Amino acid sequence: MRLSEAQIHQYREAGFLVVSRLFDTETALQMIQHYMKRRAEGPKSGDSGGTTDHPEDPNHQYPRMINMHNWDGLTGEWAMQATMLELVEQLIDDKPVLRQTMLYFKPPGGRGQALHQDEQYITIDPLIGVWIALDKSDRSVGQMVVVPGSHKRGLLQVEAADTAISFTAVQSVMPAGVEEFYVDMEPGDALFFDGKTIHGSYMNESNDRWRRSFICHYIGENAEDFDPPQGKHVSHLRH
Ligand SMILES: O=C(O)CCC(=O)C(=O)O
Repeated sequence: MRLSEAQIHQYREAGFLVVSRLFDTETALQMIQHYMKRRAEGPKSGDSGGTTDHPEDPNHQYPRMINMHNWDGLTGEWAMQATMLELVEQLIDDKPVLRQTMLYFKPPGGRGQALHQDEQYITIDPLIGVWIALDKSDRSVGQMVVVPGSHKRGLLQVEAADTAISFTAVQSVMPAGVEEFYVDMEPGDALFFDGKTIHGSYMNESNDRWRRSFICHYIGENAEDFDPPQGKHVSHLRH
């Protein structure tokens, strides 16, 4: 699939791009059924239910899974799907290498993830995230939030997040004059975002709707590791 010049321009300028129906609705449903079964098997290496100061958070019962491609064949197939790789390659101008996969269940009432830059976690550039909605994702379920243009601000300082609403404890210090953009998505839609684009989500406020998402991160074949400056990596807040 070829992206138009306008789509590539949007990604470069805003730091994100939505591609509708990258996966069809049937595949999104198949992913939900597959990952609910895998979740029900019990704990997996790297599970993250979030900070323990809010034991009532249902994310603890359905922790986010990570790097499922290391133990689940279907994850590898979905993450290495040809169209996905073609799109990533056009956006990062390099051959994509899969770096990470995640499945965020975010049940009704689940906390979100405070706004951050992925390069505050994974110190490799370029880095790109692909966030695929498996359920309808809108304001009431705590859809994805991005900050347009924030990828041009470089790596930002980190600070403590409000763990009453975020299952992670660290967030980016928000630069002055920026605005949050709320991304409405349908099952199978994909949000591509730069490793320095500030993004995250708020709580799932609904009583009965899940906000499941399949998330892949890629680096370029020629990507380089970097040392984050003091105060700009999530680990810097933990000691
Ligand atoms: O799904 C979310 O709410 C946040 C996900 C995220 O931060 C990420 O994929 O890097």
